[in-house]
Amino acid sequence: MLLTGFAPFAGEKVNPSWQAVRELDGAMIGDYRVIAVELPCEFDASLPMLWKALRKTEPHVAIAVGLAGGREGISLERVAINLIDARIPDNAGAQPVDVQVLRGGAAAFFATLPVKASLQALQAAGIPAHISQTAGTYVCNQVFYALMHALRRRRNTRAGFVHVPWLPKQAIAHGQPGMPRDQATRALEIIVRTALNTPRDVKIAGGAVA
Ligand code: PCA
Repeated sequence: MLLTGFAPFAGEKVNPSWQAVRELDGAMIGDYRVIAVELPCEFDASLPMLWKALRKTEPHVAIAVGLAGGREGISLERVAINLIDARIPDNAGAQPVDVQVLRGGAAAFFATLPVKASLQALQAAGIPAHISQTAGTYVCNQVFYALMHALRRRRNTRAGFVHVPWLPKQAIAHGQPGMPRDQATRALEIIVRTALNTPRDVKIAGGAVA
């Protein structure tokens, strides 16, 4: 299975998403070995690297992970949209505004992870989490959209996107919520296990923030 994280961006020294993901590189979850890949926080370079990783691993479960500074807890992203509207330049200095991720692609894709069952499992483990209906319009949403597009005909692959909050030190510096690295890693493991063990998502109301 494939897990991706992102390189640091916006002047930060580390990106909590890669810190959390890389801990699982090589680990067995169920019958599957985790391959962890760090994607650049660049609109142009991130997609070829994602596509290469998908070709190489042909994953059963594929989860891209990114930082959502300011959010509290784990965000289980539900919707990827075919829109880029970069608030700040990426690490290569590019700042595309109001363009499509993939020209002519569907307006949006839904994650195929069981997000509600994952929410329940995270809550049972005492990890703060919520369902999110927007992964933003920056590099994370681009990668999420391209991931779901690439796998759109692969019914047997569960895929989606998870945003993690700041690490505790960064959280203090920004005056915003944080989460310890090991808790974020544990959350990812729980989400992967839930994807492997849940053929149909549960229907429970609520649990969402925008
Ligand atoms: N977060 C940014 C891009 C990379 C990352 O970790 C985002 O939410 O788009």
